[in-house]
Amino acid sequence: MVNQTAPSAGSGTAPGGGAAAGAAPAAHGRLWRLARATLGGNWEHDHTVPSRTLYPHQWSWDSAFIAIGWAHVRPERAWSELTSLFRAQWRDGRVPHIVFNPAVPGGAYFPGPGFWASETIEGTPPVATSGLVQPPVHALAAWCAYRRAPSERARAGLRRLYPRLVAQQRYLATHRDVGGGGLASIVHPWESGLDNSPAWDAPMSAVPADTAVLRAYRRRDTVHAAPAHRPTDLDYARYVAIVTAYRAGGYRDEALADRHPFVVECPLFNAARGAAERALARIAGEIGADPAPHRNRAARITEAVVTRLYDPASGTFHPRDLRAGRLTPARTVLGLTPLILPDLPARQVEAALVEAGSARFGLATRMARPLPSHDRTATDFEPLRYWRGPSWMNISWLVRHGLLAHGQDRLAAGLRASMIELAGTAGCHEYFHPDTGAGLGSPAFSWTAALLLDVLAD
Ligand code: 2M8
Repeated sequence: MVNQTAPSAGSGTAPGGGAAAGAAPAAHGRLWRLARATLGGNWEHDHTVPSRTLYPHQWSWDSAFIAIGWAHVRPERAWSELTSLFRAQWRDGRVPHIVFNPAVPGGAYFPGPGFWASETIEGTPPVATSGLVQPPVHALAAWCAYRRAPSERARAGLRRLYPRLVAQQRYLATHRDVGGGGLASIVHPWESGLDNSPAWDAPMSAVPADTAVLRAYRRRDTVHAAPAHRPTDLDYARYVAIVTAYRAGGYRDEALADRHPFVVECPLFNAARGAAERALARIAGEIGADPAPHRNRAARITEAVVTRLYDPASGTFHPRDLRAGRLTPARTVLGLTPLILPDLPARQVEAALVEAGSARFGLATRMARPLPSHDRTATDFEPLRYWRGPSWMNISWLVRHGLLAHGQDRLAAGLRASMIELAGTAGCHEYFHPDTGAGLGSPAFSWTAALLLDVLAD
């Protein structure tokens, strides 16, 4: 049964009948309406923009999180969201991280369609896209959307998406297994979704770049958000250099290890692949396909994540820099994300819980502060700068999902309450100050709204 209305003030329950947590029930009703209105304001024909000002096109993993939210209030939009994204899938199976809306002026976002030049590449869709990907959280999102609002129409949506989701996974398992150990590599920090995370500082420092390159372009992000809250010009010079190298090779993935400046195995990206295979097994069962190959792949991915990315010395997961041949040293929130793998061995689950509960991340049944994106105790922790400290709703949602998968209901409840509290106080911001809870970035951000609906309803 789909709940299309706000939880009633004073009813004491959130949509779906669960006990209210965090803010008072009346506040939940207000938040529900705010989240629904935020999503509605960002809806654009067949997809939802992450933000009208900062990100006026369609983004890949945003659409996945957004679909989870739409399933609560307008389920048909959840399927439209995912369908429009996968319509832009390349023939090799990659799902581009940006699908450009031709109605939006070229200069509204940098780097725009002209920079990516996807139309010059064979096997690309008629619509302009980027050439990178993002974490494959889409199968998980499709499954969550279906579970939230099952119907014949939703099953038809699953059936339509299934071969495309399988092709997405196949692309990552084949073209992107640069290291040969069963993990997919990302070839740009943008592919991680955590663009300027300290996790990428070591591999990024080896990318030659000069900020003079930015004279040829105009950053648009700093027009809409405070420069001190965004990546630096040097970061952007390197972002441009890495795309330029990938584009020069026609976005092909052969021999990346020898010729590409950034090749890294990311814990979140690969944990998302494993969770996607789990979700695909469930989807396959629902539409009469064979779940067994998905379960096998999920098990192999989990094993590879543990073997290649877990560091017994630090007791957490780190990205592996293939060019340098070592794990990157920073302890970021990426280290907690393999919890979304339900078959993560007990030893690593225990280690991730210790890391999560430490002063670095502060996870608790009654959380004093929001979950940060980087180690609070690190000298390079920056509470205002994008993915270098602020709290993000999608990462909290994923970690909460992982806690529930491992029976950590009380910790999950603490995290849920902190998520509701953040949006309740600041609104549907893009990210939040990890100490004060102040809203940062875009003030009307879609995945914050979507995932808020999901946790309110839970
Ligand atoms: C941010 O990334 C884009 C580049 O893809 C940007 O900064 O312009 C990240 O937060 C990313 O995770 C997100 O998908 C995107 C749109 O919300 O914005």
